[in-house]
Amino acid sequence: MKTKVKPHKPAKPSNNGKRPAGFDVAKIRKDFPILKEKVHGRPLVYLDNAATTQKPLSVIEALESYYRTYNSNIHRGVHLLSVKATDAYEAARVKAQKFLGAADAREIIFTRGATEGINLVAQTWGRQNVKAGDEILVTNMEHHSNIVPWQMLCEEKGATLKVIPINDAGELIKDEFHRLLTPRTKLVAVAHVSNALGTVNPIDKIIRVAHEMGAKVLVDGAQSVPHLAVDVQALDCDFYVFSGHKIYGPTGIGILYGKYALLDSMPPYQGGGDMISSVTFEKTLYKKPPHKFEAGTPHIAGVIGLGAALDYVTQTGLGDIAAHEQDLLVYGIQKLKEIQGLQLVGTAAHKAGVLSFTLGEIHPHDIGTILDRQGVAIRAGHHCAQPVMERFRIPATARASLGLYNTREEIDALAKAVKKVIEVFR
Ligand code: C6P
Repeated sequence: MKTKVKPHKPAKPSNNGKRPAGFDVAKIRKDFPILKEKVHGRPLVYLDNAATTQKPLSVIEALESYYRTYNSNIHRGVHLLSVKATDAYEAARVKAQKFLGAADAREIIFTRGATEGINLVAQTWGRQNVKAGDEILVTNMEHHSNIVPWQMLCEEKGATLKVIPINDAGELIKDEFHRLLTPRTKLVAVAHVSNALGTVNPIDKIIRVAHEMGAKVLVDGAQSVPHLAVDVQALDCDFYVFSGHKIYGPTGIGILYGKYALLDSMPPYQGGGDMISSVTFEKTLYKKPPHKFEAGTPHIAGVIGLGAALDYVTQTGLGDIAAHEQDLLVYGIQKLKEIQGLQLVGTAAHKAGVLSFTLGEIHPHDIGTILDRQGVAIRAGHHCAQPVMERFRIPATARASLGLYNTREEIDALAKAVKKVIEVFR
């Protein structure tokens, strides 16, 4: 594969290397009860935030309060508890709208997570709009969730899946994107931030160029929303998806944002209760979005918990979170680079808090296991991004990923634990 290789420049913190002044990480850590836990008798160093994040007390309490005091189904009951649950559920939709900068709360659909959001678009908008001979463009760094649903659709429709290649730093090759984008391209589906490499993709430019060619754009924001501020109107993306559990919220809940006109034109995803305005055996009429896409009793507690998580992140401030994590990233790159034999995978100039690495012949699962014995939780494997691993001709990486509660001391613990791995295999 022909690639353009740029020399690696470490990611620059957005605040010129200064730690954010008002950001008190010690205070933040007190909000997360799990961080006081010990594993194997050692203090927990949790560096697996790209897999899932820990939950602040405000989220745990929001879940508990719902189940303890107003557990009820929504949109159905006339009794007080149901009204309270419905109000909290719909208030969370407005929180998500504001969080993403969407024009209208009706553009926010609750899903099970990023995966379901992408499948929803593939099975509704995709089935309606993609025909034989059309093309869907993804990138070489996509998570399987942003590959397989499009592969399935292409197979069904006789369309073609095309892949934008990446260079040795893990950045999209711009010229290749321009070459691959044609009037046949119906959709560009791209990660905002890569889970395996940390690369932040220039989605603003991708969206603009794709629109000029007449293609729609879906952005997989699973790894971006916890780390950088997103404004879907400024971006002008057609669809944006993310998962609650990666942004300090519960599992099993996520968001699909879609432009209202698009959502309104799409057929429903699943049929059932709450998505209809009337049903007879002859004909069913559907509700308008977002309810058209929320069949059955939803994950009410999850939605309420996600609302609390978005409040938490908003109150903490995404600008400060990004600056804190960039400081840790630069520090982490420096610390890991000092370790002989360690190879960083993903060295893009614009990167979020992901430190993927290999240690020569030592298998990443062994690295992960030895780190775990020292209290350091990371992920080892292909990170559900096998094509990225293939691109770098490796089976797997060890991946430390940052969250807002991590500290420089934890990076030091990571580096110390990695050195221990090398000693064990010496
Ligand atoms: N990545 C990781 O360890 P779900 O499973 O639906 O919450 O998220 C899927 C998903 C989609 N896109 C990206 C970029 C992702 O990183 C993920 C989840 C986790 O990297 C679990 S595999």
